[in-house]
Amino acid sequence: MSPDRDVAAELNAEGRFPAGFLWGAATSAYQIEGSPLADGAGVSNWHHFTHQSGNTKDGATGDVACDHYRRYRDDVALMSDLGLQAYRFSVAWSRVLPDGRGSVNQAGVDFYSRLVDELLEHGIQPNVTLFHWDLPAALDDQGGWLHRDIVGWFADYASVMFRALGDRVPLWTTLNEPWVVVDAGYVHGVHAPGRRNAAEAPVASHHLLLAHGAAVDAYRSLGRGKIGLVVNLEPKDAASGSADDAAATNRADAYMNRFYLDPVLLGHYPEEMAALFGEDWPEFPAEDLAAIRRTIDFVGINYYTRAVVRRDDSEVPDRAAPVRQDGARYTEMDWEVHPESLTRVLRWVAERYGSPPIYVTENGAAFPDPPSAPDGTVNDPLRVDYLRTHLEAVRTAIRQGVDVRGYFAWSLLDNFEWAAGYSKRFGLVHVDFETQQRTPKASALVYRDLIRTHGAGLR
Ligand code: IFM
Repeated sequence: MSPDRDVAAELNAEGRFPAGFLWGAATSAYQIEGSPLADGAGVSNWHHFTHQSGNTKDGATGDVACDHYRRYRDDVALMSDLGLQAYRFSVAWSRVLPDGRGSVNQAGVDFYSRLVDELLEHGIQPNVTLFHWDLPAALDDQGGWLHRDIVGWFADYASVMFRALGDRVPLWTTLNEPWVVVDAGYVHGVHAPGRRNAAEAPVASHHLLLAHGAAVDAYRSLGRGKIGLVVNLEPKDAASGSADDAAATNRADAYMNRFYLDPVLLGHYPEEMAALFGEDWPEFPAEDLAAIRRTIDFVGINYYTRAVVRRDDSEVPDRAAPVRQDGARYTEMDWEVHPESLTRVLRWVAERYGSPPIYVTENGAAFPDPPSAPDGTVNDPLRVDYLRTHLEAVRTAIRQGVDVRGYFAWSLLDNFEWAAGYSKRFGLVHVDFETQQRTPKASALVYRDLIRTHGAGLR
């Protein structure tokens, strides 16, 4: 791994993180902005989805969320107080192109332009994601990710953003977690657009990947920073030594971990795909695979947990189900806390894909935080522990030669957690959704100190 770099030598004497390691936090548009239809914005598929009953816990919507659209200046000041060096956010496609294509809504572009300026004035590096799940409803009505023309629609939208912000934004991401878009949105119907048809997964995935490639092409002629793809990865472990569970583990790994990275970085889909989808897996043309395999500048990894799995034929499409581990700690999402697997997944990406530069673009946990104490503090020891142990896991990977360039905590703020509404709090900063008051939790203060000291005090 990284044979051309002596990373160990870059760690300073106290074994802290390499110089230049970027410390940030992440959010996404629909989860925090609110005001989804303000200033000429179009309707997104998530707006549509949350306004249909039964799709989210307690009927929650992103209508107000963290009201960040109106409070972004205060939020940037908060980031600055916490010492963040970088901020990862996403653009709502429907603010910029209300119909998804065609005429540009300048007011929408201007919002992101003002946000970028505000960040830069505070010395915070903007890291922009073009697609973090909210698709213009007008495009969904035409088939969304099932319509091949979305490849061009996405590249056109990306080009609008590259032209508008490319001079000031050094880091770009095409797509956030395409696996979730497809598995939750097209296979299980628990996210927008709420479809439940596993046969659509190969088509939607392929178009997402082609759209990614087309946006990278556009960036090469319009941009001068770095562009990559963000995937969510989860190491899979077999629940038993049986051949059935081993096969299920391999299927789950192919479906979640290799489905997107293999075509982008190796130029082919995992061989397991044909067996997973049977006759629904088309023969994709070689030209498409060439268009997907574009050089990217980094891989973004969102890591939350590992999964121990067993064979379960009722699960689609990988016929693998998670098995709860006795004695392990779980977050409110029912995700096992397993920092060792972060080191493992970082090493795996380096070994399998030829040591690309990596950013940990999301990592964090929802826990049942106590209410603020009378002195206004929010004590979240479980999140503090999660943060510290996962940063230690990142540092271990760096020591082992993995080229990890930065870490973005998920999330800056408690926010709208999709189908779970406001019931899961991932923030370093507590948000009172009645008053919109922000209160940095103990974890935010710990993170601030870790940033300031470049990781001193980790074990
Ligand atoms: O909130 C989400 C985010 O939008 C994408 N990655 C996982 C987070 C926690 O579920």
